[in-house]
Amino acid sequence: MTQVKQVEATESVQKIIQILEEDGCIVLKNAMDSTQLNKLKAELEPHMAQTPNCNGDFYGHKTKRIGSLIEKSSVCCDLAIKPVLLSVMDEFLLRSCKSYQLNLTQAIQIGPGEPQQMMHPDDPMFPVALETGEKMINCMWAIDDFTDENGATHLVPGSHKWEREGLLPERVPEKDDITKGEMPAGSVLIYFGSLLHCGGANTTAAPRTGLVVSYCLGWLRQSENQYLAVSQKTTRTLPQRLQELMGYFVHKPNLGQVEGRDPRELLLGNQIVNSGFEEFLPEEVQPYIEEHKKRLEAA
Ligand SMILES: O=C(O)CCC(=O)C(=O)O
Ligand SMILES: [Fe+2]
Repeated sequence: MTQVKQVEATESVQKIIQILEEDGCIVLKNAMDSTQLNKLKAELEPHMAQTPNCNGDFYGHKTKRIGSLIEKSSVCCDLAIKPVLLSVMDEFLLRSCKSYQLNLTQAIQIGPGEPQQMMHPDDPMFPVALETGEKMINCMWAIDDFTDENGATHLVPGSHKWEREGLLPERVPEKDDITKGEMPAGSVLIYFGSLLHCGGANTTAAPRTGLVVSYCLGWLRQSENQYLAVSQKTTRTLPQRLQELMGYFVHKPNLGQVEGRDPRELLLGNQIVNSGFEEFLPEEVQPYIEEHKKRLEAA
């Protein structure tokens, strides 16, 4: 059985990328410090306390999930733009888009007695085959220690390379293919959207809480609707990079504009209604434009 490889969060991006290429998953240890971890717990706790269990055969019946975490947690905001993770996303997601975005933020608390979730890849939410690479990548932050007993995410390293039949891997993993993403609290498990995985069974008396921040190609629909999940009041206070990741950007050419303008202009309070369209064109279009102009001149 291939174990999930673990490195320190300070490991070189090159090494992390190399492991991800091979296995489709990796654990970065000590990716947040104890101050962040304690604050994150305190931020999530009141929301968890008032949230009922999910009621779904996929989401679970003894599992709680909460979203809109950019609104609810300042630590989540910091984690979402952690440089090493964005470097990983640059490497894999920019193969298939001009800019990528947040796919979702979700805290998952697997309660005592929850059985193992169904094995699955996450990327069939985007029902299109793509030759160029990953459509989405997950970062699962361990808020508790993730152990074999409390429901550490199960993973099938290497399954991102398996042939697909339609949108799903053509074969079901054997027991030996499956490993557990055990990791100490404060670690982050990165796993590809195409990798087979699932929440583990929690056979302990205590819940297992993780925070998923996932990223997807910039021209796809986001799983979590950030424009409605996070108020404009909060969004205005966030760092520009995070606003962009939430979806306040234009994916070239011209995807996501408002009145022909970058949606961030709305956050900045600019008067953009009827104030003139701008065009957002990728560099590779420029030669065609030049050729067109030349033709017009010659005519
Ligand atoms: O909670 C986990 O460990 C994984 C959950 C998961 O894969 C999912 O809900 O899609
Ligand atoms: Fe999943």
